[in-house]
Amino acid sequence: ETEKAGLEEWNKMNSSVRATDPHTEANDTGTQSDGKTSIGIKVWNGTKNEFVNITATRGVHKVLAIDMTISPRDLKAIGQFGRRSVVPKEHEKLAKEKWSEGHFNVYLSNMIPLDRAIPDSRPEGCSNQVVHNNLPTTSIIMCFVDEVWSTLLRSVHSIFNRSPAHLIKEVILVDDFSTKEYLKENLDKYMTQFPKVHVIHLQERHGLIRARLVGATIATGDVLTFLDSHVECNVGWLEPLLEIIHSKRTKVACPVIEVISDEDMSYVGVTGFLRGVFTWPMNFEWKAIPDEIIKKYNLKEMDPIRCPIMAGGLFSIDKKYFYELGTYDAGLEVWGGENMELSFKVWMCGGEIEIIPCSRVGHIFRDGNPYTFPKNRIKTVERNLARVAEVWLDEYVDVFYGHGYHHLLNTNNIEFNIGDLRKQKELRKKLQCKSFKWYLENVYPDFQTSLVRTDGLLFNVGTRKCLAVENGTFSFEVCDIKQKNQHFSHSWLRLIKQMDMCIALLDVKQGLGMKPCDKRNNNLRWFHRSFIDEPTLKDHILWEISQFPLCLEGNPFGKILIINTCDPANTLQKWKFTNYYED
Ligand code: LR7
Ligand code: MN
Repeated sequence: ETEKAGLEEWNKMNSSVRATDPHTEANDTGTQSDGKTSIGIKVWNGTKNEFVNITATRGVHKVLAIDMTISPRDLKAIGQFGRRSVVPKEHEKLAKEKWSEGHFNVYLSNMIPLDRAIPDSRPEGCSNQVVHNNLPTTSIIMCFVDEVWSTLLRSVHSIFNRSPAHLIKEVILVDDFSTKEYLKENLDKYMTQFPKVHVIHLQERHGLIRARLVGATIATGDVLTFLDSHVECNVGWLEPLLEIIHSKRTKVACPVIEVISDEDMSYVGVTGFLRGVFTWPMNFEWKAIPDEIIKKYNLKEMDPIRCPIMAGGLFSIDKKYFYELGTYDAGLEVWGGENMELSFKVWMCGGEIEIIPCSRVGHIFRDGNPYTFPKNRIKTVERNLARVAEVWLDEYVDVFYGHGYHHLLNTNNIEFNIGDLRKQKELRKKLQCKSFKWYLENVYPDFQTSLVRTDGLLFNVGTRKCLAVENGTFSFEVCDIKQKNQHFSHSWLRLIKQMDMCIALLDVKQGLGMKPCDKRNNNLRWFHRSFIDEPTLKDHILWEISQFPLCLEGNPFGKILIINTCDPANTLQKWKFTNYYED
């Protein structure tokens, strides 16, 4: 009964809101002593499944968005309120078949209303926050390839249902050369009900990076807001993003990305102080802010979170600023790495990236791509990452290659061509961007990373002495950290270095010597510790290139260094550096 009464009341209110812009038509309920006007809005409380009255203040500020779906038409519909749904027994087979269409439960997505309500998962206080009257407008850009019909439409409906109309300049859908028929004329026809939607069909496959750039080119709003094509924007998601950019145009604002379950399509909120980071070799990860930082700065759930790396798909950026930064590297193909590129660029060239907890958007995390990669998937992504690494990582580029990508350095690797990077490097100079070291120290200080795997003295267990080299000649000496000629490091590219010279197997006759270091030369690479699968050879140094394990051996009464068949019992083959830095 109460549900019904609430619904009727809502419908009355909703009809006036739907037709007009909440910006100009709000229900003022009186002026307060501070001169601000308060507005009563009814908001559906998703967690308790009841309607609650909240009051927002309106003075020089504008109230947060009114949710058009707070009282959905069909309360009992499948998946309504973000509830989990179950595939009926008799349709399990069909649902299984449909999975591969989108790599999530497409069957259920097709059953769920396109304008379903979802729980308002914002932290307490967000609904009372006010934003400026004169927020910038935004163009929302959503590129897609072979997206599931119902999911794509639900994404678009959620934008219009939960954003103040006056803030949306347009929604640009960029079809990245989809193969599915329904994404052609049908989509255009469907979208005619939204005068603000523009659908653009690319005539060849460009990948998400260039597809987004096409959208940016035709966008006329002040701010660009990028979204994936399988999202549901939550209540009041847009205003806090625009508010941040309004406060500082060099800030890039990201919503909290919540989870639309790929299995049962339920809307699952996330909690905690998570931000995006990278780990080697440039993998994206979520990482909690260390507890001591939360305490030290007394961080509240509502506070924006500095984000070293954005997830990539969902963010707002001032349009002019995006162009000042040179947009994306348009040489990036299909998928991957562009979030690293933009994140490094923003932070190192004077901007900031923040996650805004009052802004929340659900995203379907999928176990595979519903589209094909024009070339090999792995090669495409590693090529993108290498482009980003070469331009932005400075001396840390070797740390990247050293984490499983040194095959990219092989000059015979004709298939792998990362392309021309001159423009990107020029841009970095022109923008006078800071160093990668600065980025690590200032933006991601809780990341422990070292330029080398090990360094210090190179101690030989059998001789109980340290290796030294003078004018290319080896000797064993009493260990002495003050002697520079006893210093060696083992780099991430597995070179054993002293200054610019590296330990090398010259040839079988001559044995070992020092050669100028060359990171492209595979013959200079040595296994030590973590690269060795065989635990009995843990402290050995193995020549990486040989087919069968060959070990570096101390030979104090002869050539000093030789290469020999590996023998776990031979202590002349055991070596220890002073310092080991782990990844
Ligand atoms: O060739 C393509 N052309 C496209 O238009 C490939 C993809 N796309 C579209 C696609 O339809 C989708 O709308 O681009 C969008 C992103 O592709 P997804 O959904 O397959 O990517 P993802 O969600 O697995 O990956 C994340 O990382 C990508 C790296 O390039 C992009 O930055 C995605 O936008 C990004 N998604 C998010 O940040 C959402 C949260 C995921 C996390 C963490
Ligand atoms: Mn996605």
